[in-house]
Amino acid sequence: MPPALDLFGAQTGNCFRAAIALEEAGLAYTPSLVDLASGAHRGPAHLALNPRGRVPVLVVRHGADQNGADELVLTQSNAIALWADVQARGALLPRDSVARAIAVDRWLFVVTDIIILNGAAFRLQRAGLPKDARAPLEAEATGALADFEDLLGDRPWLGGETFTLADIAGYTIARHYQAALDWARLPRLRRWFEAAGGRPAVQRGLAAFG
Ligand SMILES: N[C@@H](CCC(=O)N[C@@H](CS)C(=O)NCC(=O)O)C(=O)O
Repeated sequence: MPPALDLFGAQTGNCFRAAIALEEAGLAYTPSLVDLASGAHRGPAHLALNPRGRVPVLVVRHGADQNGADELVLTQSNAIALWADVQARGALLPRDSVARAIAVDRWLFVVTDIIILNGAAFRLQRAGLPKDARAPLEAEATGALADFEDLLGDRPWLGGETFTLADIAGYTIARHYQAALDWARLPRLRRWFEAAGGRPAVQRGLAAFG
């Protein structure tokens, strides 16, 4: 019996990433909306799953009754995405070692050089700092996204010929910065962005939390 999967999240890029990965991997899961506006992520039920009070959270329940036995709790969107790839036997990363290394390189570029900047900018905003204070972070993030233009070249996806975790991470953050990108000067990025956004699994993931 496959494990029962519960994905707790909201309409945010990190949560979309986790949902899209599960969808692309063909894994059945139950999404549950955590109402960030009312502070549900800081309530006891959610803190019991993730003491940091963040979303997404994936709860994987194995065992005959799927009722708490052998429970696995993942609290990082990219860990959830990687777990989904393993469950789907490499559906989201190439098996060939060179192609896989390139896809992982692109994936981590997105995570460590772009998404992290967005997270830092959000924290500055929450701390009440003016827009000017976070502008350099936003500029660095959109500049790195524009670098996809060269990374893509004539290939369909960020890692090469197949859609991978790099595209899931890249699409969710590009979508966040959609209004800030100079699309007229980024035709390859636009072609990639439209192709990723047109995938049925991506659309289902974006709709997971309502
Ligand atoms: N590194 C984490 C970041 C998770 C995160 O920051 N989630 C945000 C929503 S996108 C959150 O829970 N924010 C609520 C808060 O900070 O109070 C991941 O990739 O999943």
